[in-house]
Amino acid sequence: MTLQLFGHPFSSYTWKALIPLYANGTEFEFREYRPGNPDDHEYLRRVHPAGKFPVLVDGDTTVIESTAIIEYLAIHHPGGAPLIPADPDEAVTARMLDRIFDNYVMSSMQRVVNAYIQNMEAPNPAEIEAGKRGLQQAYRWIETWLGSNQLPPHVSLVSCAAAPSLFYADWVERIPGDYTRLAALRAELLALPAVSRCVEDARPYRDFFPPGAPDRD
Ligand SMILES: N[C@@H](CCC(=O)N[C@@H](CS)C(=O)NCC(=O)O)C(=O)O
Repeated sequence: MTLQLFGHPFSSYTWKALIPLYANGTEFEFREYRPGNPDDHEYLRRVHPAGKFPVLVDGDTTVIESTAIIEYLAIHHPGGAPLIPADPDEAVTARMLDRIFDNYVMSSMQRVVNAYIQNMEAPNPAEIEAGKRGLQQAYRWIETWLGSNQLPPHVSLVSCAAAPSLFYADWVERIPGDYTRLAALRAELLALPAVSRCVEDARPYRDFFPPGAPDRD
């Protein structure tokens, strides 16, 4: 039975689940979330405690949470992309970085986006400030970490978490010019075929980015 991924092409966490599928050429069917559709809303409320996507369905198995989806794909639908490093210590590092990108890059970016979703005309300046400060702190930590450590080879769990979070975070708070390692990582990730496919498929939705999308990738 064909795998199904439920998500939306503009959603950062959907990219995180699409990247490993594309990188491994895994056959799957994309089920696109329709905002405001009561059936989709009811489905998500049923399968996820917070009604969030992506959701992966493989026969009788439903997997939620993007990191768990990648772990599941690495076990049940492996391919050429080394999603989880074989070496246990390298796997710990990959999982640590996955948490850094989700909890401090993606979440800080989403904090700014959510301030606009809550009030497009007058977003809460304290929320915007807190989100941007979170991004600056995360950028500094990653830039320093990259100075004395090596990332697992692409396409890994880290690539899957880093690509969408850095893509959208840079729109909200630009990576400072002197953070050359972090800027190079973002460019390197966007050049991966699996990631550039996500960027292209999301391009038609850019006008919907709540704080306003800049005129660049
Ligand atoms: N921790 C979740 C986060 C998923 C998430 O935040 N998804 C967003 C889309 S990028 C979502 O479902 N938003 C709709 C909502 O919150 O109602 C994961 O890793 O899958």
